[in-house]
Amino acid sequence: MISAFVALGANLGDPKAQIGRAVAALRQLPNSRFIACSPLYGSIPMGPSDQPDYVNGVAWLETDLTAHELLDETQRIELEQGRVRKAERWGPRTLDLDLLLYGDECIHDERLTVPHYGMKTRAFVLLPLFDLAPHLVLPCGTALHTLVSACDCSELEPLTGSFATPTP
Ligand code: A4P
Ligand code: MG
Repeated sequence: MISAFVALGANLGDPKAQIGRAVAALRQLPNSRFIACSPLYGSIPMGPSDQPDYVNGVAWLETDLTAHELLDETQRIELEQGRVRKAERWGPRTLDLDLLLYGDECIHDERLTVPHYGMKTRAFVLLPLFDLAPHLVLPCGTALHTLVSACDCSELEPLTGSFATPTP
């Protein structure tokens, strides 16, 4: 099985509930084992500021799906939860599931770039990923903790009552 990390983001409707439903759906993925969801964080929007704050977290899975099959599944979950793709870059969304890491693989084709292109600089990705896997080293050889140290995480607000639930 390959270890994969999926970024969770939402800022429309009831973001925390949508993230919860996304996690429930990720737990049901075929040929996969759900390992854990990070604590959730409130974060101010990157991009246009006239949109609500986000709720962000990261889910950790082990899977026998290929990276592209996993993307099919995460896009299906987004659509099932009412995601409408709009033209505006970085605009608001009910649910965004981004594949951050798929083992040590580097993938770059028309559908998929892994590691995710923004993950090295986004506090709302790095901090929950660090919560799950503090010793992680990226495929490029960079240790996650060095990216976290270099990143301003001061505007992330840990959400109380969020589920940090390693499952047996
Ligand atoms: N795609 C390529 N690589 C990947 C990958 N690793 N994971 C392709 C997922 N998809 C990937 O995605 C557009 C296309 O990217 C897909 O069809 C897929 O084939 P999308 O989900 O439709 O578009 P998007 O997410 O709106 O675009 P983009 O540029 O990926 O947005 P980001 O970078 O995800 O930013 N502020 C806060 N605080 N928290 C957030 O979570 N998120 C965004 C979205 C903006 N501001 C935010 C947050
Ligand atoms: Mg996305």
